[in-house]
Amino acid sequence: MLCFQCEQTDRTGEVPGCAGALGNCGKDSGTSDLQDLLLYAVKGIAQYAVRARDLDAPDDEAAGFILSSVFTTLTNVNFSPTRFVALLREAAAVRDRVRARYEEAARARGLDPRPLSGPAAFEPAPDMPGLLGQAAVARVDHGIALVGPDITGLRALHLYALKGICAYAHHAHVLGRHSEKVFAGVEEGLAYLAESPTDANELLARAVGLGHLNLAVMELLDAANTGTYGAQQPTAVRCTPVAGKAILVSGHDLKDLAAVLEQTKDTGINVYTHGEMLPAHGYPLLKAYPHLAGNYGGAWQDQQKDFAEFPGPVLMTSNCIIEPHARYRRRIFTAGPVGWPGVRHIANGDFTPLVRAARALPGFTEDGPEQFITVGFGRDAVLSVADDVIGAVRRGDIRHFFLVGGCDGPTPGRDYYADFALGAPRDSVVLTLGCAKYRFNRHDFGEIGGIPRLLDLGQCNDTYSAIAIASALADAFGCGINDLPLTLALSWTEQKAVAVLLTLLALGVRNIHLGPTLPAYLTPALVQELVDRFGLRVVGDAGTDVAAALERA
Ligand code: FS2
Ligand code: SF4
Repeated sequence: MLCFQCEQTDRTGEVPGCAGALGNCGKDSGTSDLQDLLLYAVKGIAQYAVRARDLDAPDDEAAGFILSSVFTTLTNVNFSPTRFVALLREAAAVRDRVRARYEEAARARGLDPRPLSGPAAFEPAPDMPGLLGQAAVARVDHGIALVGPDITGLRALHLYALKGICAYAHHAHVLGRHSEKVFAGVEEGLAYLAESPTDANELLARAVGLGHLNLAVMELLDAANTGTYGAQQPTAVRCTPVAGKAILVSGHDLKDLAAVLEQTKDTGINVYTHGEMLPAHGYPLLKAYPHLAGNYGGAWQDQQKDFAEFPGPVLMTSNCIIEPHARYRRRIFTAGPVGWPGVRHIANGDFTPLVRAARALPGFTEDGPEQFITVGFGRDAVLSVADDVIGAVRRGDIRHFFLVGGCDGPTPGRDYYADFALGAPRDSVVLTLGCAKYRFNRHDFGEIGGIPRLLDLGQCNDTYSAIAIASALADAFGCGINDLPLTLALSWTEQKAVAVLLTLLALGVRNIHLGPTLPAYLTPALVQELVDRFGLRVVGDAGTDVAAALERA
């Protein structure tokens, strides 16, 4: 096992990365190896898929499989070795189907189909020891002795961006939105990695290209969410319980939440959101359910305490799951890409077992004190008051905008983001998205002329809103995004944040404060390259960074 894909990775050894028996997230070595092998197999599908698509014989079902199976390998998504073995077998079958399509399409055009090598020729071993034995070729540092750590790091950057892209594209796909451009981009990116590229400039250029692809994916996801559930509306969300039976839904998948709400209608069971599901309260078609009762707990790293204390079942719909404690192991369920050994998985959208568990558990015996968090400032809500915002900037009432968002996490240094948001001057507005906001979203930031000083744009999945708002402001002021009085402080944990970062870099956004540490797979030379080309900054002291941002403006 070697895994260095997330911010939690082990940095104590000479070579950074989680190695040995267990990663810092709780992923065991065998599962990590199976994940690597699945990615290898998926690259093999992509090798044929690119060629089939070139011959007008795309296999969109295979593309959907690529998205969902890559999603299972993100940090804190799936820890179940049996699921990975099943996915590996399915991947080989999907690859065979795509290969047959390619061969048929080639022959139909009088071409001689070429058999491919590398991942495209991978055949999973029949048993676990065999599979684990095959994993060496799929390791993230495979070939490092030949190509060196810079190329290895750039390949990793490419792979992790693709992971984030696949996760976001999967969320759009389950809501019925996909595009040929996105499918083709993902397949091309994976097929490119299958060739073990060694050109640093090309790898970096392609990584930035993936930022553009991710922008298309974020736009697709925005259209999927707002097209299905309506545009987010400013909404005060109760963050204390009400008496009654209760279900807690965590993760990012709005479709799963909608299904739970529909299946608990008129049952007297209340549904609560946890972690990244908080912004769901802003969507008209979701908040229309009167039993969407409120938000419970904090960000994902608080889940072991939150879930243990919650008096009902819990559903994890995407990242970030942590090893379930005995206190709630029998009442937690997973859905979609998520998995944990021994935890019940609901694969078909029928949440009857969850509802049954809620009926059998005590629920809340009394109401908590009334407390609220306001969410729902997606692009439509913010742009509907764009004239007020622009006027406030022109009058000097709003001096600066800070976007403080991304992932939360257990590693030290994340208080920076709370210090940064809370340290923003009173004549500035703080935009936020992702789960990092739990460090400051209960604080009363006040208003500037009726405009709330804290605007929650949504999940990390809602990054498109931030880009749309920044672009609209830039248009209104007749300048570029970098000329706006806007500073970004990004917190990252997992691979979706990598895709978002590359999108911002692809758009030319400079001077982003990134932390709490930089990715371990980026060598000092690669970091310097990003600093030189994009003005990327590692977070420092929050007060100093806020002051420097105001000075730069
Ligand atoms: Fe937070 Fe975890 Fe949103 Fe990340 S719930 S760190 O995967 O996606 O952000
Ligand atoms: Fe380590 Fe992160 Fe990989 Fe888990 S996902 S094994 S914490 S690098």
